[in-house]
Amino acid sequence: MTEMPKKNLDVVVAGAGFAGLYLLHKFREMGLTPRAFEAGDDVGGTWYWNRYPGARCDIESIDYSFSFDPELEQEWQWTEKYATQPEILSYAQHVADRFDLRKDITFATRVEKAVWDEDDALWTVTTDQGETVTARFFIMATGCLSEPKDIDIDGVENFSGEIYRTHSWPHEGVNFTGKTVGVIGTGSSGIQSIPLIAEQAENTTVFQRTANYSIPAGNGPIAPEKLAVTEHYQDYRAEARKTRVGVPGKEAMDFALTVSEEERQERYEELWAKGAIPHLGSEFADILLNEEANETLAEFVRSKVRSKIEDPELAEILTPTEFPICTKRACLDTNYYETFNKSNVDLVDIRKNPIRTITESGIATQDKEFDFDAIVFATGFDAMTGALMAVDIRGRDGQSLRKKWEHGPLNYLGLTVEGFPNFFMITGPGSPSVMTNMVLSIEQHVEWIADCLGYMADNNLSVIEPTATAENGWVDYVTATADMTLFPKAKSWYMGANVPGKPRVCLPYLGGAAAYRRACDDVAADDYLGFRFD
Ligand code: N01
Repeated sequence: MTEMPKKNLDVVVAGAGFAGLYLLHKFREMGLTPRAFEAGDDVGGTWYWNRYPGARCDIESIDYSFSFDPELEQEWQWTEKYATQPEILSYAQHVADRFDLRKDITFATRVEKAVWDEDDALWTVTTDQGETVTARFFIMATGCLSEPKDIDIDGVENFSGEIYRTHSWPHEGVNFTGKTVGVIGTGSSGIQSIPLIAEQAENTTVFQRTANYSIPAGNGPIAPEKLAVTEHYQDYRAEARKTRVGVPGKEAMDFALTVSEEERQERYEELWAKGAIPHLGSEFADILLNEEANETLAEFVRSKVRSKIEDPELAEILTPTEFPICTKRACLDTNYYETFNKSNVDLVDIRKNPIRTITESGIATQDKEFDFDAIVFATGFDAMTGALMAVDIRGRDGQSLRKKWEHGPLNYLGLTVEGFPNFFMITGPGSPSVMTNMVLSIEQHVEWIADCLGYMADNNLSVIEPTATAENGWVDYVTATADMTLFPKAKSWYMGANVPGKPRVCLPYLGGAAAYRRACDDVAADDYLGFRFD
């Protein structure tokens, strides 16, 4: 049974996904008293909420797991190359049970407000259940893709049928048998769920605004050579930490534009056959830097897309052209394009024929009305900053994080914010997070924070806060790094461009996990350069 929260804690953690779980474990090991508040009824975060049909990770299961405990590594057996949502959720539950973490988590409870008290050097944290606790440290471990984007289409309240959203799918599942279904959104969530919805439904109509690049997952049992890495898992993890994406693999130093056309095509064919998203943009060093180089890969994927779709008109609509490949998250699919060859699946190009409104019986576009039993919204998230700004966080002198971030998320190392003492973010904006294997990046952040708290204890320091100079320098560096790439060319959630009114800044740090780890380690080794302590 969950114990009642203690009033005075060392650390309050918001969120009990992978980040929250490891934080609790780590702090307990250090002899601290942590408590997590979790909005869901159980652990798992992203993998607790996103239960839509076909939900899977796009990082291979062998890589998408904790490395901090060799016994945990060995006892857990993944069943497929890319794990399903239920399997990843079971893994998170296993971790919670194995380390007895649930007793420090208050479920079905959202953190609503956190206020820094200057005199006592404590955070006062209030939840939506009316509980108030105090703690020396406050950590947001609320995930990068957890706050849904508001539905920005008129008339939703008028629809008399069923409405589903991929990020908060009913736990009991949905049976679409015999139903006509409309799906809005063709990002990863749409692309994963559409084939399975279409398998069940009588008729499925997909509303596409921007065609996306998707490559086939080639899912199945884990390849024996990949399974074999678990025999030397720790060395394999050490390799992962040296890479940009947090997954071992080739990091090309040669350029798409300097190898022969034949070699280029061969290497793209290999990539396509492997179905490996993390390495798609790094097959050549110039793919994410040079438009012409990028176009070679984009055109390769386009030709594959066209070859999968029987109707040439449909193929043209589904073929992505609007942004450089990999500057929006590329998708990984199972039979996505093939689904549009079915006679009971339709595609509406809402770029040409925009949605006017949701009606009582369905969706009205500019020139047609569609009737549906159910509408599925796969319309994405207020990524990276949404969950952080959903909580009313008040730092020194009552200043609000929402106000401070009005024009973009100022931060130092993607971990801390000037004016907000003893406050940390896990995989926050300004850190590599979503550009990498998230579990690896979560571990790096948790371990860095734990070391920092250890340093403070050893040196009798009670308060840490970054300087404004360090914060400005880091933000400039993150922006300059992004500006060297093609990423600003896409209207992506990486750039904050998917949410109306959101500042246009590159949210993740694009220099890669290894360079970022070195920067964080250097800061720590230099007695936490860029921070001041009280
Ligand atoms: O969200 P998205 P997602 N009218 O923002 C459309 C991770 N993830 O939930 O592109 C009409 O990518 C929007 O159109 P457009 C992964 O990192 C991972 O799918 O803005 N359409 C787009 O097509 C991923 O990138 C996995 O023109 C509207 C779609 O909705 C991230 O989560 C699985 C609209 C939103 O796509 C987000 O993915 C799932 C409107 N008003 C998610 N508003 C895996 O591990 C939005 N759209 C594989």
